[in-house]
Amino acid sequence: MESGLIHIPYMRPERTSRQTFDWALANAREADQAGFTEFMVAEHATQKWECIPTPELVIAAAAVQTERIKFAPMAHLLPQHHPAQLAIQVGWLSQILEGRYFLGIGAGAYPQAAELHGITDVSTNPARVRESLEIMEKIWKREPFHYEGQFWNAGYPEEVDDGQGHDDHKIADYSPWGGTMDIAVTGLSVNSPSIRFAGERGFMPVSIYSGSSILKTHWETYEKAALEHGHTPDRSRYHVSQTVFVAETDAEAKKLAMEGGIGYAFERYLWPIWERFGMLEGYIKDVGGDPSDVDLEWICDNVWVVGSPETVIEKLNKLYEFTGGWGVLQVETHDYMDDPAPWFQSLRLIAQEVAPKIQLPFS
Ligand code: FMN
Repeated sequence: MESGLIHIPYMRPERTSRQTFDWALANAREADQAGFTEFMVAEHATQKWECIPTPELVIAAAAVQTERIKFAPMAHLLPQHHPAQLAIQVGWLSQILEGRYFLGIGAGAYPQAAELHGITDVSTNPARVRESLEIMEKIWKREPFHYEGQFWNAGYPEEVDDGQGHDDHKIADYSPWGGTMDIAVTGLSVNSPSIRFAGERGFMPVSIYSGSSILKTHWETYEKAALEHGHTPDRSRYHVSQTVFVAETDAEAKKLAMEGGIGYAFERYLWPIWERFGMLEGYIKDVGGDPSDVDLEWICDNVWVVGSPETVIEKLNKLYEFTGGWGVLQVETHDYMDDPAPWFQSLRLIAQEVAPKIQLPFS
């Protein structure tokens, strides 16, 4: 299994923008040195706890402070951008990163962010994602077109050489580095339209782990759509994000998770959101529990993957057996800014002690 980070970043509301930015860069440097292969940065225009509105700024700064790790926005919310502007920005950033970039796309989770961008009917989001990507791909081809769509108009100008030997007609090339863009798509709901779209196009699927049966439906949806459209579904490209914390002993890991940034964010922010989105139901079903069982310790034992390296290997292997597994574990970052040492130690243990010992059952 490969290991990546997804930086959402679940900052305490009192953090300044500068603190948030610096914590993102510190995580990218640590992840790079620890051996993580990917660093994804979320995009949220309105959420106080998820306070990075422009992941590309973090990615550009972190890229020059790291050596190997790949970066992706996860996700650029296609309904909330003009596709021409995004195509150019993403293409240019991929060129700057010279192979250490891929594009994560999503529909957008929060209605406030949609409202900010003038979208009043979020049921149009899947159609907006498809139209946006169609325009972006046309722009990356660098051939003249004019497109009038349901949501946006765009085009690509013609490069007309006046034959005078000047260079003033030349159009800058902001197409993706290496000629193609590797694309990943987020998926959340049970019959995820996003995961189906990923399968249709042969893109990488990225799920948030919210119970084994939901994850199974994601893979089944992906596999079916991929096969129907002539793509080979490959579990090693499947990314799943989870809250993971590792320390030398189980007791230490549990204390640091519950009393540290993870517990703080779940108690004040994530637990209510997860309840609203029905994301705890899958976990409750998995252990045959009851909604009244749920408290922070229950969440620590059943939702997060917490413990010594041996315990976390055992827990992940069990989830792999149950679900068929995935190729990249995307560890969700949390705010351990006031005392980063245990968090960074956890990252090292995940990348160096845990990840190499998890194998895909069918690989
Ligand atoms: N929504 C956001 O508004 N911003 C994000 O940065 C973001 N990142 C996501 C990352 C992952 C791994 C997943 C699974 C979802 C993310 N989402 C984010 C939610 C998506 O925008 C979208 O609501 C979701 O993928 C819709 O899934 P569905 O088609 O399964 O209903």
